[in-house]
Amino acid sequence: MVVVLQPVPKCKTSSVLIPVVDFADPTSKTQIVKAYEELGFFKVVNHGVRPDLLTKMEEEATKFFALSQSLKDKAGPADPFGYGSKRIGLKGDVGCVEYILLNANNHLSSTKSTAVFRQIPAIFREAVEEYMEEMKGMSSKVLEMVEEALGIEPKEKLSRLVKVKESDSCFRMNYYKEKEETQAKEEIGFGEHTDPQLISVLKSNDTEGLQICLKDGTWVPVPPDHSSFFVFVGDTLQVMTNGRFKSVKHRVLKNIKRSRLSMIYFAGPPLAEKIAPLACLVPKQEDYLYKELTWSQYKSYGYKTKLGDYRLGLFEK
Ligand code: GA4
Repeated sequence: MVVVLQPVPKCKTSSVLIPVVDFADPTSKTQIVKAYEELGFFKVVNHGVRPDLLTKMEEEATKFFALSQSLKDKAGPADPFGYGSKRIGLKGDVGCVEYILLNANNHLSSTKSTAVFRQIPAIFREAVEEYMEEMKGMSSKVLEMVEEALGIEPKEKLSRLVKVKESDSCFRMNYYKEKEETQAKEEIGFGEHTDPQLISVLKSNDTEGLQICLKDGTWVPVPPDHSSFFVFVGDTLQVMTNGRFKSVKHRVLKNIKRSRLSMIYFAGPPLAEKIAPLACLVPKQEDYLYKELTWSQYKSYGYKTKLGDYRLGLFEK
């Protein structure tokens, strides 16, 4: 199969060109493939998510993070799900961030059982549920476009993994409170890492802080864009494309005058799903870069690692 790559429209930042994909453009699927091969992420415009839902999510999340510490703590601690402050994961990582982490796996209905869901007002709960459905739709749309562009056969479908009710996705709202004068100049909000899942869909307010790491190791800022989404390749998609797409290392620095609010949907496969390179993307047996593991095995291993650790080694042959 021959894939014809179209030129990717890009917007200029200080030192890197961020690929921009317009969902209304019929060539968007080839643009996504090119962006994922070059950088591991892209920005989406014309995404079709209702602006009033985005506004409601932002307003309600801002109200939540403005509550007193004792009220917020009632929705925590994050274990890993729930309200968390500073501590990230289970292995001692810290960042200048507060967050809400929710399991989006409806099948286990664990979202509704977290303390957060009991603590937040109904209007916020309903918005979160609707937003997670939208993000599930956007993730499967991106993966469908990848399937079409790469000629992935129906039995190997990627998008199925995030569409099914068992898909193990999660949703995070991060709040980086504006800097106080006494703080050091540049602080880590959320330390460098790659996301373990298939893809991650990020939306932020207009505050800077997000950076991505290029293949040569340089960190470059991603200019915030309040009206767009950013879609990252995660480790699982790197494995399934046999390394053709690379999961992008990113971090958030808190060297800012304004608070940053971001919302990220991590689209993951079902826990029992076997993750390995897709046969149609690997010409010869000896070309397989990764062995097979279930998502559950990779996820459990992830919780034994530090945020910045290189986790993909577990898959390497
Ligand atoms: C990184 C991506 C997502 O935010 C996340 C994170 C998870 C957590 O905060 O509980 C992890 C991290 C993330 C990877 C390694 C482990 C687990 C913190 C950590 C140190 C929710 C996820 O799925 O993996």
